[in-house]
Amino acid sequence: MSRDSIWTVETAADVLLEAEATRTDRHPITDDWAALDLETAYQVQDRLIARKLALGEKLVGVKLGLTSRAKQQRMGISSPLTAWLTDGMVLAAGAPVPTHELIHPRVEPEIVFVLGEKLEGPGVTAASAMAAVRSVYAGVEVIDSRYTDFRFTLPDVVADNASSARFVRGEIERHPADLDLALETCVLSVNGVVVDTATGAAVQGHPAEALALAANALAARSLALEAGWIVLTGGMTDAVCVEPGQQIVAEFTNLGAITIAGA
Ligand code: OOG
Ligand code: MG
Repeated sequence: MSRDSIWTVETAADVLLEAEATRTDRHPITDDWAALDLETAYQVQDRLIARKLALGEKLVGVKLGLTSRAKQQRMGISSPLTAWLTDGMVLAAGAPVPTHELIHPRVEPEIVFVLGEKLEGPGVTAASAMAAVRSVYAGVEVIDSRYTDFRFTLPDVVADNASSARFVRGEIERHPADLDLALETCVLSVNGVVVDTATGAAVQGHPAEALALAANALAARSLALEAGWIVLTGGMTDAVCVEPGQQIVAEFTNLGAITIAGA
């Protein structure tokens, strides 16, 4: 497909699902469909998830992307985005990353919330967002862009459900009032060598700001965050490639450590 006129929300969702299913990376959709704007890209994202839900996956929450400077600089995109999480993306803590099921996976440490209450914008602040949080966890997201070399524009990555593939939630549950998340540190290491560190402040100044941003962004599309949902607040550091035989550890100050092995 190369002419603008044959592209629709439906065909864009199809090519991205096909790329995922066949583990074949492709060029950005905007190379062919230059008119793909952000609003339409979110429609593609919604359609793609609707297909997964129709096949039996369940919606379990929301992720934010590009909320830290490290991520924004690496991907060359300065605006945060949201995408969907399903139960098909859940990777048990300690389970290896199934690299044979993925194209070119990378992992990134994130702070994860589970909501105790529905959170609905507009007008959500960091404080009102935090009041809806039941628990805080360490997390690691496994991203796997369907685009070659993770090269994309903002509408491309939004349409691709923000490169989502798998995610791990740590096993230690903490109450938000017991932690200063701006100061919560993650030390990221690969095969025992520290490659990066960041604190929660890397994520929009505080991960609660990212949560508020998600609630307000969803409200603009008449959507809300539901009680019980998981929210990934966005990579704190640049992502690192995961290959078979590698061991990646994200060690947090109070939230525990998550070990990811490439299989
Ligand atoms: C886009 C997804 C970004 C994050 O946490 O920033 C993301 C990408 O980097 O491929 O998940
Ligand atoms: Mg992420």
